[in-house]
Amino acid sequence: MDASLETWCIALFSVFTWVNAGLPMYGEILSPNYPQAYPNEVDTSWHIEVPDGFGVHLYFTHLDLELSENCEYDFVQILSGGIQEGKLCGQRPRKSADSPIVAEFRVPYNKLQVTFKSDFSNEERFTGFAAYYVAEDVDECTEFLDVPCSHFCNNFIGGYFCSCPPEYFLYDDMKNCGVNCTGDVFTALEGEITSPNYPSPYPENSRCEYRIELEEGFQVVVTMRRDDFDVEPADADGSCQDNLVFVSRKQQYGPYCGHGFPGPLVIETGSNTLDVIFQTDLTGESKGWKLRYHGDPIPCPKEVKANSIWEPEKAKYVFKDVVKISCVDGFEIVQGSVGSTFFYSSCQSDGRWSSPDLECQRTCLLKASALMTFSPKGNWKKKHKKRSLCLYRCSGNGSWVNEVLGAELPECVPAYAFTDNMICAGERGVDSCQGDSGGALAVRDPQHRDDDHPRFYVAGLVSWGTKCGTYGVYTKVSRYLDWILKTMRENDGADDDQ
Ligand SMILES: [Ca+2]
Ligand SMILES: [Ca+2]
Ligand SMILES: [Ca+2]
Repeated sequence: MDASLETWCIALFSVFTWVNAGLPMYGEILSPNYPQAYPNEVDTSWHIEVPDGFGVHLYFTHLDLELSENCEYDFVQILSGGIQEGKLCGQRPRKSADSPIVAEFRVPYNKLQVTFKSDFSNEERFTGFAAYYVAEDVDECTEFLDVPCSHFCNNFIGGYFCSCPPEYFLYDDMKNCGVNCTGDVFTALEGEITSPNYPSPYPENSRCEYRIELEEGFQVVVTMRRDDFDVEPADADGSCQDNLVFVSRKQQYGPYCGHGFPGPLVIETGSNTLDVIFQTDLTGESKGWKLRYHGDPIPCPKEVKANSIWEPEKAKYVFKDVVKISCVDGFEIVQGSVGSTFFYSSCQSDGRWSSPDLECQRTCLLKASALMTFSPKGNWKKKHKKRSLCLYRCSGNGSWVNEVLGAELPECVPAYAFTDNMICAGERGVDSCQGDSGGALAVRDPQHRDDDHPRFYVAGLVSWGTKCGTYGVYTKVSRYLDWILKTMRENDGADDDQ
């Protein structure tokens, strides 16, 4: 521990002392009327408080109270934190010839309560008591069951401070020491990592974080010999108080603890980075661990793709490998609407092939017609009759097949084409029918708001339909307004001439 930190610790505890400067370091407590006789029916308490970091030494130099069994009549009671430290009555002789003390109490806390009670009568004249208290240092390092420091405890008057062995540093709680073992980054393609001090016992109360960071396309492979691992075994609940954990981008390995490595002796992480985290608690040291790692090019699986040939042929493909995948005769790769007989795929840094969706498919002769459209799944749709589609699949023998019709192509029947010059109108039961042709589809003029005298205009003329009572198709009059106006004008002129 360096000198400046030590100074700082003392300064910290001195601050406490200064805050408590208003509290007395000593004091006197006397029974009422002392040294005259105390009155009957007294009930008085003194609350003693000395500065933090000190205990209280309370001692009596005179004691003369009415004696009773269990001090039931008159008594002085000493309480610390609600617990009775003592109860006095009667007379007490000096404890030794060279000291005036007749009774004394020491508590390691800075507060103490003294209560004096007398009952309604006294057979004789009793002079009461005289007591003194002084603040005394508490040795926090030895006087409590719980040790206040993880390593070295240093007592001083009015406080204590903790310090650490070499290599350790004191945490912010000013009580616990740990080792600074975090921050190492390993970028070499192979290496070795050990717990601090390995194979000597690792430090308690520490958290070590190491990182292996390899270039992309390489996976970290960790190898651990079973004997190179000795970490405090799990507790009764099965949890590792000290433990080693590996964390990759994809998953966590561990926590591991115990004598002998409990995990797989070779771990292929599939990731180019790996965090190695070792955490220890305050007790139970062991030898620690040593691991080796190396970087492996990330492999891509050798996939068996039907009806294709891979070049070059290899037992194992790894990052940056490129293969040419060619289709056997009669097969093609269909991508969008373009077919080709081969494609290239490369093994990527994440262990996956580029363009994994491409595959060789049986090719059928394409009899293109205006009524055929290409569907995304590689099937052909043939528009069959009005508003219906027949799905055709390219079969293994190179011909188009439909589920119902087989290889037979459906017949196309003439269909009316619906154009912008038409209006479709009607619903179930509201429709025009044969014989209505040329009739007007009258629509109320929304601009004319006089409900008593509504105005209608001709929006359409009955033209054709598929089935009476469903809907009908009407000539869209607005598209022919120019023609109507022109024709009317010409006929008007003929009338005028006549
Ligand atoms: Ca009495
Ligand atoms: Ca002390
Ligand atoms: Ca431990």
